[in-house]
Amino acid sequence: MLVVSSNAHRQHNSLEIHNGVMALSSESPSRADAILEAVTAAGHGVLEPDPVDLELVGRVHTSEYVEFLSTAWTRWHERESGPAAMSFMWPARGFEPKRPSDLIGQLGYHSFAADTSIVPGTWQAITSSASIATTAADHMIDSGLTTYGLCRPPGHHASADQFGGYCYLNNAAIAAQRLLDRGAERVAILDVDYHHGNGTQSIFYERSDVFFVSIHADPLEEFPWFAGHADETGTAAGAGFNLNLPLPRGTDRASWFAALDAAADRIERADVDALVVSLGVDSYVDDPLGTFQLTTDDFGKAASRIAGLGLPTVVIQEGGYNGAALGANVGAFLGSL
Ligand code: OKP
Ligand code: ZN
Repeated sequence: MLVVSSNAHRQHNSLEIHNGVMALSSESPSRADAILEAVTAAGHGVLEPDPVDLELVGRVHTSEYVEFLSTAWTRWHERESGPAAMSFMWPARGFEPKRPSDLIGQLGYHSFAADTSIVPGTWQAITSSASIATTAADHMIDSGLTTYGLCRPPGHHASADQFGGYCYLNNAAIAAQRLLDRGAERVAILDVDYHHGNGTQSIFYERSDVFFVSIHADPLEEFPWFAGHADETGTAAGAGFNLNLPLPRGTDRASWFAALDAAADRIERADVDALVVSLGVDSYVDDPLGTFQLTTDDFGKAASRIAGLGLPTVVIQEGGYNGAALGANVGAFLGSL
């Protein structure tokens, strides 16, 4: 299988508040390095991405958000002294927030979590990550072959105008939009990351051309806390085109695969032309951020079930934080797809 990958991600080495102190992010450059090493060793071909099309990015994100991301580090560096730009305040309940004019207020307006900060190479890395997603989508259309985008940073928590959960530009949403722009009438996004893809859900919540399906830890018990419940099914034209399958912390393999069967069943009946998989391997039994019990072999089994859908498929990398197992887990998935 072809792997789209770039070294540009290394410029993004960000910080997060962890246990009350600033620390290096769990979402580290070594993650993508470990995956690349494993897929190369497995004999998959590697392709560099074409530059990102900002017009396409602008079909998923607001123009003020993209403009903000492209200038935030420079604006921060001109005036502040800290090593990472991040917010310490978010809008409280009760009022629709106005977008502040100052950088500090805009950081709060355009983000939702203190696990995500902007550092000098963030813009270069996130546009590279989005370019990997679009190049993977294009390659899949042009070749007819399943294609894997080794995206880093991940994207599924990023909404049209907010970053958080280590995500800035929503790579899976951008890939799906690309498939639609190139002729697909409806696309399914299957998100198997341990965490709910709140950003992807919100981007397509009112649309019927993207069917979003997510298997994840129950947000009553887990990040991103405020989205991912089973009763979130879409609104307006999107009613019925959002399916959340939340599972309790500690979910075992049998229950996870039952959810995958339910997801696959609904995708089969949704009349879609293509599939984007948001592949987070933090559902692994030994993931430091997850509590599910999937083994390395299970990622291969999941891939076989997904391949059984028979849909043209683009796989986009999301989370997965066990550095020693990351390559094997992604490798098992791609090897069975
Ligand atoms: C991103 B993706 C605190 C951790 C807070 C939450 C996890 C973000 C997961 N140290 N970050 O869905 O894998
Ligand atoms: Zn995750």
